[in-house]
Amino acid sequence: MSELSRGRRVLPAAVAAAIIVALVVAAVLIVERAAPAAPAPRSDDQAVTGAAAVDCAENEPIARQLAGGSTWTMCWRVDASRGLVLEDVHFTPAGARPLQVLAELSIGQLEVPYDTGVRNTEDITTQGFGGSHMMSLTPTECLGERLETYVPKIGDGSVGGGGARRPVLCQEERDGGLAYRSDDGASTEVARRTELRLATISKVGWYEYVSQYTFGSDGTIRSDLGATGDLSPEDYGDDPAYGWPVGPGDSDYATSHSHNAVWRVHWALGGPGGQAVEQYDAAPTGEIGPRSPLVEGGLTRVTHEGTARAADRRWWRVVSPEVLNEDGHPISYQVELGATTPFQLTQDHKHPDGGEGVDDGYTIAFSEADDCQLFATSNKEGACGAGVLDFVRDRAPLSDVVTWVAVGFHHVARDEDQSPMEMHWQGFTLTPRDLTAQRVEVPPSREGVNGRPAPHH
Ligand SMILES: [Cu+2]
Repeated sequence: MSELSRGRRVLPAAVAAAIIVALVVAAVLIVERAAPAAPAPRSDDQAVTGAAAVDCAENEPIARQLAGGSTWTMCWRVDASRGLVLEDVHFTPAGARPLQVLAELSIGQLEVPYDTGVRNTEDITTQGFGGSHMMSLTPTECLGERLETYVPKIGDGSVGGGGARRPVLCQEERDGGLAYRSDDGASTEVARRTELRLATISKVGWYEYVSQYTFGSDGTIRSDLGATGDLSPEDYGDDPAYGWPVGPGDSDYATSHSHNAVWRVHWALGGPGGQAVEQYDAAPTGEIGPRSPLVEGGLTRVTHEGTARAADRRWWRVVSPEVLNEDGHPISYQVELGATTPFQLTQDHKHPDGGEGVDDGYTIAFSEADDCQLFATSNKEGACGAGVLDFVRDRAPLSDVVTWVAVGFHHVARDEDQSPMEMHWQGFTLTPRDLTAQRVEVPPSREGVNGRPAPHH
């Protein structure tokens, strides 16, 4: 099983030299591994080995070793505005050292503009996902353990009483479907994936939102926002251009609207301040080879704050250039958007920015971390900017990276949305890229496969 080796990379001029140097440095440092992790925190009655030691301010750490031997460790708390906030997220691949991935993960805004133009809500900064909006869970909402924390009724609890310790976080280890199956002629390897899932429910008006984070045994992190509850009774009209008839015949046009979600992902990969951002693009050259079209791809370093839009075959990664895996490749996580309806936040419409490297309608934005820059729009601390476009305006160099990930869902109601409305989901995935030299939890028969496999049979 591969372990992560930390190397101070010498920056060479030529790419070939870089690879050679990196490989040598990685090889040398394998003998110089860090001391074993401090005693692991306990989760339930299960002792966790190899877990990172995290020190949580508010609640006991979450530390869960999944069936294949890999462990996720983190802190959690409920913020009045953002609801569930995860902090100090560490992943320990089976048999390897703990590795910090994220400093913090939460939603950064949820805007719901109605297509008629007469209504818009900013659910995170106006109402909030925490406080009295955060629902207590019953066994129907949560098949796993229901974890309690103190939830103030108003704000952070500094004004007024009425808060209570309530079961608001669902922690569940679950089956994630088929992880892999491979018959190489000599053996058949097959396994299922296991996942740690954390979720809370917040009721804002007629809608009820599930904030859900899923941590896979393969090192992936999935962020999802689910919406249920009911269509808002105030938002019906009679113009087919703005809605869909959900009553009998030609009646009761439920107004179409968007659920514009932006997550704030503060990275800690390779340690605080050790990150860089890269964008990958690939495009057909127009040339056709003997069997197939030529497609050229490569990485571009995103050195400064800014915004970017989705495009065909495009993805981004947050990389820690100085921390190498056993293959000598810098460790990174890829941001995968999946299905999304592109949007421009309403506040960004009203105060367009323009400027080099800043696009009002972004699918991802990169900013240098600042604890007062918490909300994608209507950021409460006016002094450090009103929202993402403000945060990135000065184009500061990136090293302590926050990614703002925008995933939209345009909701055209259907008869089946009443009542209650079936859950609909939007989200994104953070996928490890070269965190380890081979897959996490490699089966023994495949331990020798690293690079082009030797032909057999
Ligand atoms: Cu909706």
